[in-house]
Amino acid sequence: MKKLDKTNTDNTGINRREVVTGPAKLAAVAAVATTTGTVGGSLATSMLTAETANAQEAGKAHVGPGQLDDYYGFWSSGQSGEIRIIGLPSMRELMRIPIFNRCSATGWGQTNESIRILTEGMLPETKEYLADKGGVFHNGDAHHPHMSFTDGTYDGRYLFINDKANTRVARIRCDVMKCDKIIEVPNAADIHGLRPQKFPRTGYVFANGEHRIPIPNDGMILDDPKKYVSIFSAIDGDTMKVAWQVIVDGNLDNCDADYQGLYAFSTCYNSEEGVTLEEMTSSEQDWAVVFDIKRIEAAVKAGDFKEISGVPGVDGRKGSKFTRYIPISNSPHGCNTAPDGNYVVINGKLSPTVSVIDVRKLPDVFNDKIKPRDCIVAEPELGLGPLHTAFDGKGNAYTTLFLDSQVAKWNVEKAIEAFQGKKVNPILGKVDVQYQPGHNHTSMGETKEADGNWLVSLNKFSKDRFINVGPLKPENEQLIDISGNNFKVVHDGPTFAEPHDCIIVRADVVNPKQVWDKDDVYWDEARQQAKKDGVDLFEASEVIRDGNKVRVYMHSIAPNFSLEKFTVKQGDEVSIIITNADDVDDLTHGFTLANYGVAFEIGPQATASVTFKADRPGVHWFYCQWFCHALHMEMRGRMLVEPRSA
Ligand code: CUK
Ligand code: CUA
Repeated sequence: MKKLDKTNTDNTGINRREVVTGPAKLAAVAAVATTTGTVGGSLATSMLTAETANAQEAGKAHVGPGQLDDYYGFWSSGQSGEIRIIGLPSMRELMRIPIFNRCSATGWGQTNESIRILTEGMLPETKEYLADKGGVFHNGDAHHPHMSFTDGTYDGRYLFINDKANTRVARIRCDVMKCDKIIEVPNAADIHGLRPQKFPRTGYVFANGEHRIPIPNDGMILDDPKKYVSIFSAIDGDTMKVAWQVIVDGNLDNCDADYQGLYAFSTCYNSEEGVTLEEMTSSEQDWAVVFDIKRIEAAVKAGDFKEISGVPGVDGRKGSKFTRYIPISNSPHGCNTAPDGNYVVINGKLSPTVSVIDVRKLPDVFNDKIKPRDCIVAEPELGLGPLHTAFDGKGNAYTTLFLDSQVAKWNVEKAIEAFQGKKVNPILGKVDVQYQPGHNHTSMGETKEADGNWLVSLNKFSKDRFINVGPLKPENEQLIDISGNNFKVVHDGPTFAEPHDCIIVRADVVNPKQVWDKDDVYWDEARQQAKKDGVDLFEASEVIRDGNKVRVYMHSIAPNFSLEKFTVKQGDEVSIIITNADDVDDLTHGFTLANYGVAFEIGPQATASVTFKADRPGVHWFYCQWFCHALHMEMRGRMLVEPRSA
């Protein structure tokens, strides 16, 4: 913790803003003091030039009213548990996709459709645990959003993201920008690193179980860390089932895949396998683990595995044929494959260096022709606290330096030459960011189509960059122009807690629908039930009683719900099934049932439903909470609940 405090200027009593603007002010004062009459004019001119230059740089990132962005940014949101869609270069927030959180606006976590998604991939023991707690988790910790790949580049099908808090992996359909699958990963503890396979396609989604636990984790082994393990999982991105798992040594942190479809990589800290901070950082060396996908697949196919909780598992601990452990300085963090497909950068975190793995040497490592460490071809010293690296597709890399509050630009080939003993400096420049960056990402930077236009630095602290909003501050995502020879911060973008990571995807790759397809599988259960009830969802205004279960079918056309009122009995289990019959771009309705805590969104041509117990007698108004029409306020009706005794 001492290390962090040193760079935290607030603790030194110096205001960072004063430090940044200080020298410029001093220079201006000096200029006035040492020159005569004409000075006022030349000072004004130079200030003007600086202002014009700033305006031009900012202009590049400026997207005027009504103009469209060039890129979709998909941002994780850390402990907020959702994904956010940001337009680039404007950095405008366009949309939020609830996933692991509960959303008041869309009803995520409350609608029958979302509850099915939140629960169907849940492990039995978690279901049991949540049975008397509402049945679903309401929190998540979403770190790593990544799009599915085909042939080394984004294919616009899906996004995947991890939940570190409750050991889950989710999939988002990019055609409607809604989450459609969530699975809880068995045997693992707390999914952190996550990357889709890049080649030939996704394929697998690789997921790191960060923390070490005993298997099974049923209380038989407790304070005996030597018996804990961590688990690397390959999830089939099409079926969202765990294809296989590998037991590894140490704690798994971040991961990435190659461009050849042969290997996956994970950074590992805590080779000491300790449980306290002191134990975890006592040794000088940790490692990056390389997984041989083909060998693991062959073993699984040949039945050469042990089933753990229904999943094929192989033992990839040290000495195994499935893995190799490459020694890296203490506590490496980020793991990033370069777009040329040849190199993987392992970021040092506690070491000022990054280590560059040459993927082409890995067959020799696995065949024991060379030592694991011999696949390292460069190890440039970049500065303090290297966390993550991004690429411009022109041979350059950009590494965040957490402790230095900088991004370092460096050339991979030059770093390799320097490692071979040549007198070259691989560092091409550094830019200050405000402050303490974690991940960074370049436009299309994790694909073979990296285009070197933009870099975003996701900074953990914003301190003095914005007007004060109280003790809890936003993060600061800074947009950096890296086109041509540029390397300049051009925009500050505050965000709420706490995007760890993002991807920047060319707009033409992402083609969501304007309205839902009325036959979408998303509400298939409601459709099947309506069929059984003889109800046409698009024409529905029926109340169907089935014992103490009541199904209320409505459709909506602005500004009306098809039922002005319906009556149920206190204690009935009521399902409201609403279809938005409007077929107009941007015409979303909502359903809020006052004082029942019920609210959800119904997109154009979509069906959405909710089930609750009508245990409050009386008159309860429902209304549309999504502004849809000049008579939106009038879009309402009544639920009449007859008291039990009546
Ligand atoms: S981690 Cu947060 S800064 Cu979860 Cu990708 Cu590195
Ligand atoms: Cu429908 Cu407001």
